Amino acid sequence: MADVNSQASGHGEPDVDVVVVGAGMAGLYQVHRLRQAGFRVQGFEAADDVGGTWYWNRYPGARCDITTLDYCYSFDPELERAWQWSEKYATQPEILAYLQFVADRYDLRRSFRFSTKVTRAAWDEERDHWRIATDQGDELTCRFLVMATGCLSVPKTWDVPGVERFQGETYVTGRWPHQGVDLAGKRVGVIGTGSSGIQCIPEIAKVAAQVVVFQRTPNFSAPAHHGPPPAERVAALAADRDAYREAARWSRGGVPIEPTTVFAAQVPEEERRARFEARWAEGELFSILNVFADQGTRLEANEVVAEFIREKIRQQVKDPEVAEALSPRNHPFGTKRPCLDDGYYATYNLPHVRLVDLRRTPIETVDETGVRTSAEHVDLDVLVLATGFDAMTGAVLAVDPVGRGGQRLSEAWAEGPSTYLGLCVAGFPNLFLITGPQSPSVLSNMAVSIEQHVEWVSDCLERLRAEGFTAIEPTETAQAGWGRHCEDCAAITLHPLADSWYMGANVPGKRRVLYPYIGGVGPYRKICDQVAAGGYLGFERRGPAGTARDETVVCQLQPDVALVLDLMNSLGLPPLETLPVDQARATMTAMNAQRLPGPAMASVEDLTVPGAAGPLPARRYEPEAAVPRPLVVWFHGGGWVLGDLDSDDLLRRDLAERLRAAVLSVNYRHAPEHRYPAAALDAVAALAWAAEHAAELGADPAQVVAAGWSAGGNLAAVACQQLRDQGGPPIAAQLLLCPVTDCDLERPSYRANAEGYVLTLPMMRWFWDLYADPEDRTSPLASPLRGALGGLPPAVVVTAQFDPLHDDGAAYAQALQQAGVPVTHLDARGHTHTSLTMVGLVLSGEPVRAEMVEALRQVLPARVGV
Ligand code: N01
Repeated sequence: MADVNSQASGHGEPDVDVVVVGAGMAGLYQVHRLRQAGFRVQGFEAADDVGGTWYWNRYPGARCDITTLDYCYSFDPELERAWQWSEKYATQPEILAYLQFVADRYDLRRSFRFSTKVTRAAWDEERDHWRIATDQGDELTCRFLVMATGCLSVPKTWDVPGVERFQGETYVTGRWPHQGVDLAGKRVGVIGTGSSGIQCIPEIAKVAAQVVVFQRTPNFSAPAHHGPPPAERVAALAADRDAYREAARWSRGGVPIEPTTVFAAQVPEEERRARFEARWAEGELFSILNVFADQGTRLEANEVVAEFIREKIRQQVKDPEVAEALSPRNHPFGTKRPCLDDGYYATYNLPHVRLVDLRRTPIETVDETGVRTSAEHVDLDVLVLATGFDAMTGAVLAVDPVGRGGQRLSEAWAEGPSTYLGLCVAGFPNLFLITGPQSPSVLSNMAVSIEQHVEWVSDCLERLRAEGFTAIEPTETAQAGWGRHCEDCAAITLHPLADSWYMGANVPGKRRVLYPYIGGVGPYRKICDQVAAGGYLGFERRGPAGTARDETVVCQLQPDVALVLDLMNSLGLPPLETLPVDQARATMTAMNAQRLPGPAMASVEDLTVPGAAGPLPARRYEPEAAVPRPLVVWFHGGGWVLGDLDSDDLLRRDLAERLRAAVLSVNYRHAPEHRYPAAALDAVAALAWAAEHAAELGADPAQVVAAGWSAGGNLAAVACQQLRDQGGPPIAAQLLLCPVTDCDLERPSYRANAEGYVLTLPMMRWFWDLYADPEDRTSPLASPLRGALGGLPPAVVVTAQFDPLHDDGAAYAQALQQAGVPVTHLDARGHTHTSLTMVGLVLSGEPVRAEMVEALRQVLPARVGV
């Protein structure tokens, strides 16, 4: 072991290879792994023994809220055999005993210096190592610094006025005295109703003479149903431990639970209730968060679960006023960490327990004898502060490492934490964060996430050593990309709606972002694995071996787009272009049948409209009772080959609703039965007819829009050109969503996105071959980019980043602009050709469609009659 009192060497090798800060679940395992790999490791721990969060949180009722069979190490089967959990959710003493057992078993204490806080860490650029100092006067150097400091280890500064004046006993749940506290016969006030408050209040009520709970925000809590470890899990583990643990590693939350695919709107009320009751009975966080697939993303779905829980609260609390005060209404369920309790709500039925609703009667001050609210003075002997933590960043910023160029981490994170994978930070070489911000951490089973990080870091250090590198650091670009991905993930959830500690909202002045990564444990692990397997994508590595720099930005697809692509890949469908046309059409029809219901319309009517060679089927959508409004004439996508009246149904409903417009969808003739120019001529005829008959269709003739997606965008663009040449009727605007505008398949986006994003280059070739002979394709009737563009209606052109047709749309937008046509070009980041059409499924498409409709609204003339 290194002599931790040695002076920093100044030259040559650092004193140790790695300093690990923290001897909780993360620090213990990190030290073990690194020692096994032959690194010289020094650990520091502020407490006088191991345990981390389980060392400090000794308040009555403290337990974990993930079943303990899952909330434990899995790296050593022998360890698992050697330790048996006695309960479903182990108590704090049992978990602490377990961590002590682990420390003994692997002889870990000898690598730690206890009762020692790291007070300074600074990167020495010349020597490629960290300089560390402690409050005990240690100074040493290390090549790598691992912060295993925990996500919830620094209690937040008391922001209750006057607390320091209180003359009775004051206890903080996260710093509970080791010798215990005798509350028997005392008048106890508890401030805070998060997990800590909800766990300790029933226990305190068992002994205290009087309990007054000061609640600012009610939280959702479900009964934990304490007891022995769940028999099913015990059996599953016994049957195949490795498979069980592996399933946890690749799950969404770190516990092997199958995520539901049922959306709330898909099932009747009776089934909703049955699903909820079944999960409520299980008494597990991830169960109750898994009633519906969309409860974390759709308010309506969330409210179904929230109201079921409020009903449960009303059933448990006798006084309806108290029940209402305990019922959360200001945040969606799951956006603050839900709690698991043991008789919490029933505690309020006890005569000596009282709830003070601080929203009605706020605390004015704590004084010498108790708490003064706007309504009363509550005399107390004991004050318990269960007011939470400076989560995720508090402990790391307490050390505030100084990186390259003398930059402090607090400066680098002034706008919120910025990391690569939640593991490393640009500008801070060789610094590793175990379960840092922007990693799954607190949204997952911490045990699984800790193991994953520790193993990734250990493997990384071994690889660096083997390959002759002494420093590693993410690139700014990779880090910015990860930050964008984290934001994209958060944006499609309900989390931003809550003032939670997940959002940093509990600490005054803290930047409001979603601190943990919400993309899921399994997907996250896959990303980290790919980063390492690819030779540390997005990292720069330096050392005697030279410099290796990789500029990759991972996860550029919108997260929900990536999920849908994964799902589609898992179906193993044959590429459409390899099927006979009939089968390809049948496949599309079958996929369409799986759709969610779209927005309700006041009316949906089937009719026929004149085409170039006879009547064409059409469908008219009216979002509300008829008033003169825009009329969107819509041409569906499908490469001139696929598609029917049903195919873009959701997109049309969405458009009708957002624009408050009538939408007339025209089912033109398709290839190969009717090859070029049948579809184009049908589009021209139908658009002309619709524009001439707009008033009869209940719309404003001055607000007719030609619109379409993909090949439908091609037809809309072509039709606008033809009507201009024919001298009318006038079209007010064109809306081209990922349009085909040219037959040249050599554009860069065709190459970059040739495979993997549903619409492929081979599929586009197939469509063109079925639609038009090569000599016809260059006609403006097939490739509108080659037509004259002056005098066309104002256009809104939407392109998607991962679309082979991206450059088609971009080129058309640019050419229109050059021809003097007003154009709004929206480029949808992280989207594919099809993802913007997946209404209700791909939520990240919603802001794009909202922007698209707003742009359209801007070019339409002022409305008549509204
Ligand atoms: O902290 P919290 P916690 N005046 O921040 C209130 C984990 N954990 O220690 O919501 C009045 O959740 C605050 O009110 P508001 C778990 O991840 C796990 O309970 O800000 N009230 C809130 O009610 C958990 O989520 C376990 O309006 C004030 C409470 O104090 C996380 O740790 C057990 C106030 C703080 O709740 C944190 O839980 C314990 C003020 N000035 C903890 N300031 C298990 O494993 C704050 N509050 C089961």
